[in-house]
Amino acid sequence: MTSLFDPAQAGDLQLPNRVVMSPLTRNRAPGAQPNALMARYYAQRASAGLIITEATPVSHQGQGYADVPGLYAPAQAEGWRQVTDAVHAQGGRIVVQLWHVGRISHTSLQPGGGAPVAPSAVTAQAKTYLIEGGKGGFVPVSAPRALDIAELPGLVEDYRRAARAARGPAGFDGVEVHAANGYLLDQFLKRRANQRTDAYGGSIENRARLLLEVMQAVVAEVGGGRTGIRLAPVTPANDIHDPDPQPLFEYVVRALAQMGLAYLHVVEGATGGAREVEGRPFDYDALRRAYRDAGGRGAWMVNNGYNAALADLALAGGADLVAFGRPFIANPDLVERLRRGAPLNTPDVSTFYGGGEKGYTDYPTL
Ligand code: 8OZ
Repeated sequence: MTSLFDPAQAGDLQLPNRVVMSPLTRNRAPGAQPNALMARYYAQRASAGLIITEATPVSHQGQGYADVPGLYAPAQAEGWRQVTDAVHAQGGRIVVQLWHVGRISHTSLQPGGGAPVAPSAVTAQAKTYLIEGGKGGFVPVSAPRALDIAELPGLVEDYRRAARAARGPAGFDGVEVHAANGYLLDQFLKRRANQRTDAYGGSIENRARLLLEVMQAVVAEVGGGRTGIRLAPVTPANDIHDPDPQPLFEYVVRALAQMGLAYLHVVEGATGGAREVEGRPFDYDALRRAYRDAGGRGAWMVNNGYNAALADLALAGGADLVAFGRPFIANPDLVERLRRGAPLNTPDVSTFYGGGEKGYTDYPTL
């Protein structure tokens, strides 16, 4: 039987174990600049089979929260280099999660104070996190404007440029495209947010078009074996919904199967919440089979509310990797704790978003 502590291959990445550190937004990058404190935090967690960074905007327009680190300016790539060097010095592997928030933003975070962009001018019933005068808080997102079709190639280029910087000056082992949780690419995929009538709206093929163009661009830049993707078929996060997600996501994974990806990262249920969402059934085994039947060979990474017992069941049922989020916040040595069956520290929710070392780099190891 496969265990969490067996090595695994994810495309070109060789992982010493199957415990993945999930992307976790922590808002500790003032000026969107990755820094030495972040390098310490990630290096502390380098025993993970793979670290996926916190979501990282590919452009200023892709920013939607205070103090999240970007990857669109040379100084940001240099800042990330401190992080990747520190993780590598501890023997770890780290990929960057490439992010564009779309409509989940606020005019105060946008270039020139403009409206956030979205597939359609539909405001999400959702909040973003701002820091004003040193104090953080959640506020409703601003009304978005619909992207003109002529702007879409530029968006694809933003992802391509960030992917190139990731593998170049920033020193990452690969990238993960964030296509989950109600952000830009998920907004294009799902009907309620995408009301377009052009080649990027309507049919499943049209709604998946931008995502697949982004993936092709990123794969062309860094190679499929160093590219992953995160999907969340039914999460209600950020007010996202599709009435018929099963055929939509089976189409998406069949198309992804042709790209030779390192891994597919699937959030089961409501991100950071219930594994079953009322009124939104979904067959994840059928999704994995659709990917495998179409020739997809990437590692299958599952996520959401896993513990050691549930992880073993998932590995026995066909998953290859298991991502852990909150447990990694409070347990830098999570892999060792799971291996020994040791108790876990409890994370302090009040220090999840924003602040400094407290609740970030000060959790004890065994
Ligand atoms: C929590 C707070 C802010 C952002 C996601 C990037 O849900 C996020 C996020 C999570 O993917």
